[in-house]
Amino acid sequence: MRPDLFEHPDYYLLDELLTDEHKLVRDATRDWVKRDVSPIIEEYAQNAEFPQQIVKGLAEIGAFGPYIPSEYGGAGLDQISYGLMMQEIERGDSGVRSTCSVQSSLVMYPIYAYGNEEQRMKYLPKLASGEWLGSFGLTEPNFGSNPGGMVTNFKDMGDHYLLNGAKMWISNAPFCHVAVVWAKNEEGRIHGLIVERGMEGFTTPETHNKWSLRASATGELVFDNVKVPKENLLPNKSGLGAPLGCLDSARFGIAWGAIGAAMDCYDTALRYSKERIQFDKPIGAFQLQQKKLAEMITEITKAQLLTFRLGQLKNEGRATTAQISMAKRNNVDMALTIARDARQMLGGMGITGDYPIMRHMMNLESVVTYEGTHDIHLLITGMDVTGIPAFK
Ligand code: TGC
Ligand code: FAD
Repeated sequence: MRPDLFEHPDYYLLDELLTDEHKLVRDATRDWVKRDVSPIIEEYAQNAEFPQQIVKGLAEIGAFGPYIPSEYGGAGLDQISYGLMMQEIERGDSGVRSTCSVQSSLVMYPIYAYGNEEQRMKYLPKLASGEWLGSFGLTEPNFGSNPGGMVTNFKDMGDHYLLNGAKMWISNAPFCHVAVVWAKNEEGRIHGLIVERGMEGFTTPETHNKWSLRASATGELVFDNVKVPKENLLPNKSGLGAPLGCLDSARFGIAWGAIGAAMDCYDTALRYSKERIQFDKPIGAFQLQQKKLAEMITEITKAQLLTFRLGQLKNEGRATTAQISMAKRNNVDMALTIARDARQMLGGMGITGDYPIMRHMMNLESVVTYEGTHDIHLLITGMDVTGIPAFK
């Protein structure tokens, strides 16, 4: 890939609303991405390989548990800092952001929010330092958008639980040290269990042949009579609302992350439009190309404003599931549209790995599906404004 010359667009001077800490976190993350991600990511994506060597750096910049209190190893930052970090990391690659979203919001968050003090002390510092990586098992082969139907289950055997079932499409599964797994007890109530690699009957086969998120490892979590110690059950919340509560946090990060991918596509296309000469002019001089760029910067700016306000609400504990859902849906769709337009602006060069656009575009095809599909988020908004759920 070419040198990373990224400059971020700030059309409405949003930087003026950020604190010094926000800017410090964002700029440090950007510098790290330019140094440690941009030069290698294309090769890892082409080879469908997760770049293990960046785990230490992610931990050092605080990307594992940015908003988890420092007493548990987290960075103790606010939600806007968390969002800016996800924006910068996804500017590098959605798969790398995915690893951080899972680790922070889907593994550390439930242990922090629903776990007891022993569980927090046992797992969170190791996850924050990157010594351990985690995965989150909600989706099953027959229950994706409708996780409430899950069939993975556990039985109380007196001194332990016996876990059976399978989860599918699980980010980080192939190499995770721990998995937060959602399963039904004998009464059909959903609980979270912490399953550790090495427990007999627990396997994590990798999912191959992905055209998307190729630098992120995806796999299954398979439980064949796994004996889970009783102390590994998350005691402080049960029911479908428990895993959905984690999704609120991860979806918030994705809403910011998608802006990063969009900004990278826009920045690349803008630069290219000034350099590429056709009919004796830079292509940026043609109205059709200017229309694309003008629409891109308009949509990026709207997404930045939406997300900044959402961050303020989240800091105040007032962001609703529906507000987060709207931002995830809007921003990922916006990023995907921009990636497709930017790809066209680069002509044939747009399909090569010399530029990041095609990789972003293919990654975003997963992002628009995971953490609730585009359609499901539309229905969440529909339910919020009408009061009528249209899922079933
Ligand atoms: P529904 O009856 O609406 O709700 C069941 C209970 O949950 C409560 N609830 C929430 N609680 C906390 N936070 C939320 N966001 C919540 N949403 C709902 C709700 O109040 C209710 O509580 P109670 O006490 O009344 O029981 O549930 P439903 O079965 O009708 O489903 C609703 C629907 C479709 C919106 C939900 O199932 C959904 O969001 N489906 C999408 C599934 C999804 O997003 N899966 C993501 C899997 S993880 C993933 O993709 C990781 S990718 C990671 C990466 O690499 O970045
Ligand atoms: P389905 O639910 O089968 O949906 C198929 C289509 O039907 C979609 O277009 C959907 O919008 C539509 N549809 C479904 N229900 C309705 C309805 N009621 N009304 C209208 N349309 C509907 N899951 C995890 O638990 N942990 C992870 O770490 C994780 N990582 C992932 C990584 C990747 C790369 C991918 C691709 C997925 C990951 N997922 C993970 C799973 C992801 O959350 C699911 O793919 C997603 O929730 C959709 O489920 P599904 O694929 O089964 O699609």
